[in-house]
Amino acid sequence: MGMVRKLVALMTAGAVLIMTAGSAAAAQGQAVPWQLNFQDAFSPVAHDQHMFHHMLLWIISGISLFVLALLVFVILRFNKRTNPVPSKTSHNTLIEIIWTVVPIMILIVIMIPSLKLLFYVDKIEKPDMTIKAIGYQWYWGYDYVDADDLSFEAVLVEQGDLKPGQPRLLTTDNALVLPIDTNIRVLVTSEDVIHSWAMPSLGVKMDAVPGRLNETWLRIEKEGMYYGQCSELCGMRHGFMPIMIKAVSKEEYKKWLVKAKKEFASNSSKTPLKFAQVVSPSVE
Ligand SMILES: [Cu+2]
Repeated sequence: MGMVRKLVALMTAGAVLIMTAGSAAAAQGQAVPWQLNFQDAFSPVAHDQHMFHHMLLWIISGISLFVLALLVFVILRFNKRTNPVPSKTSHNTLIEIIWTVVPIMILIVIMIPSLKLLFYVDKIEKPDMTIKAIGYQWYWGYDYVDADDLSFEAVLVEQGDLKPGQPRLLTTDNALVLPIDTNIRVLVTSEDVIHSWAMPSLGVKMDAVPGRLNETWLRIEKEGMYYGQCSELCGMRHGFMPIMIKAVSKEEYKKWLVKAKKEFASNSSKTPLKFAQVVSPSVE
């Protein structure tokens, strides 16, 4: 009995450790060393994804423990020593109905929030603004569709050029500046191969497919920096096309728009960077 109690205590401690690790390692918008659990959520979709994940974790843990208990019971109760003469039973209608119906019910319980979340992520009815992320080998381009077609590219800052505080392999020369508390429709596409625009803390992972316009949305809850990466193997520098979002207040965003329109005015002709410009810096 003492051993069982010790085991339970150990498992509880483990579970508590795992559940608190995520929040203990709170760094906004990026992963931290030794992190367990997700990055903290900063958009409604990310919150719901976390809730759904936690719900699934309870269900699958319960199922695993139940199956483990059954196995242990069978091993102890029906081994050759304790049960020398095996029963010849081969059917039991009641139990067969139970083990068919119960899993169906569990799947339905999972399906309802799952589909709800899928439709929630799919689109926002009344977006306040739209941005378009375009994948290139190997950097991202951004169009501010309803801001006079403001557009620019965001290219990785190489390790040697990082300023203090800028995370390695996540920093780009131009940040995607977005306002907080705003429903932002995100359109994602690609100009060459399949990329994926992924922002873990905002709950977005959307494939960028050439010739297709995928849609999702986000609503950033807090000012600050958020980082993501291309999440579809897209070639040699797949690991070197990060996404860097700077979330600012609505007023600050308006000011930035005025400035950015001037700064990136020459971009309107839409000349993507030359291959050589992107490839040449050395890869560590
Ligand atoms: Cu890519």
